[in-house]
Amino acid sequence: MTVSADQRIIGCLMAAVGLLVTLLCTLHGSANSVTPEFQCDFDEDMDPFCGFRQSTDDNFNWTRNNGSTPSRDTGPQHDHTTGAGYYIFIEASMKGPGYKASMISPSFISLNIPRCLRFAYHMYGRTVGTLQISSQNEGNSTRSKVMWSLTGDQGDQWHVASQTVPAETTRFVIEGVRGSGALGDIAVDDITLTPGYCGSDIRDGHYNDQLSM
Ligand SMILES: [Ca+2]
Ligand SMILES: [Ca+2]
Repeated sequence: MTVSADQRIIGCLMAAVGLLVTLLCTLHGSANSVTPEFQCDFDEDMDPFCGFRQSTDDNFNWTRNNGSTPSRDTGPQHDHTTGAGYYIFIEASMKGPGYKASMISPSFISLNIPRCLRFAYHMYGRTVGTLQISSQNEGNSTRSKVMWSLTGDQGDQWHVASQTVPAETTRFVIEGVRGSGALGDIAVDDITLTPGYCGSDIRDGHYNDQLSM
């Protein structure tokens, strides 16, 4: 049996369409499940801070903890990842108002596209201060811009925030500022950084359009 030229062309076209469909499906699939280039749940004893380091240009340090914080009526009862793991927090007791603790992320290669930073935060207590995240470009060391900031009691629960990080960012800083009193523990857990814009910058279900760089 001979195959006509028409049949051969149709066969080729169908193969090409099949290939295109496979390619599109692959691209679509990977776009929906981009692997984070960085993730930290603070649960690994071998690498408890995932390369974050404590700033010395502040007043105190972030603490890694599991279970509840030492003080009542402030701080989480458990971590965000599994409920049995670790998180980091600032302990507000025995500190002065406005005292700061900063954690500096590992350095990242500057991409030509933004990244999406996601993290869980817990800000519970009558005198909770401020949690803020800044971006830095180490090629321009004076440049540190606040990308995200939240002040005050957010209730006794974990919230998830996401924030698009400008392309030129090479590292970010998590800063906790102690409020007016001892009921001001602030905790952070489950940090991920993924190439590309955040689908929507959501904070507590509200769109967050603080990106200003
Ligand atoms: Ca955790
Ligand atoms: Ca410090």
